[in-house]
Amino acid sequence: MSVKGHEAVSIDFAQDRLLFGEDFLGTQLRDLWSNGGTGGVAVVDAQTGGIVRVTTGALTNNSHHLQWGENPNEIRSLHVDKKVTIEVRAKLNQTTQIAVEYRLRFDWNNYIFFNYNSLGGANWFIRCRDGGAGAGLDSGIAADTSYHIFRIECFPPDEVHFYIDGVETANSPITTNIPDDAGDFLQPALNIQTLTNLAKSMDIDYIAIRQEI
Ligand SMILES: [Ca+2]
Repeated sequence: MSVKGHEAVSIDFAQDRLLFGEDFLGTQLRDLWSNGGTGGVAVVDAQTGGIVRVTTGALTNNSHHLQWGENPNEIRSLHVDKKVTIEVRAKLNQTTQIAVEYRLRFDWNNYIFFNYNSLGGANWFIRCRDGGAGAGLDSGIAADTSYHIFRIECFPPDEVHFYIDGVETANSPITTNIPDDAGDFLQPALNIQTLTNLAKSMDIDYIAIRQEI
């Protein structure tokens, strides 16, 4: 993985940890990734650090996702019973009529995420959901169109911390409704949805993941 000055991954490497890093270099996604929905994904070459742009279709509620594996369940390899950290450096290209998620997901009832939905106010929200229970909480940080580093750290057995640009958000840590059932293996998944008849997009610079073993 290429690491340049402006995008240094703050996850350190050490023994007894699995480390995954994706910088989106080149002109296409690596095989590990899949994308789908109503829009498209473009990996932008000849740009410092490599960027993937995820774009929705141009009809209301069109969405597009980027995830490990071909389907929502294919690569679920992370579990909160050992420390899991995920970091995403990303930029929204619009903040109006848009919904975005940066998620560790088992399924739609069991996940951990940052999300921003322009219908729900100006701010990013944080959330842990287990067995369908667990509400979104206000991060206190407004969405904008600059790059930011979104970081989730899961400390077993029952704390999940959320950071934006290295600063812990409001309402962090979350200590309830953590998806910690024995079978709740989690998959990184990013999604963007347009809430109007216009295409919306986000740019992802890198995704870094650490799982202690
Ligand atoms: Ca990159």
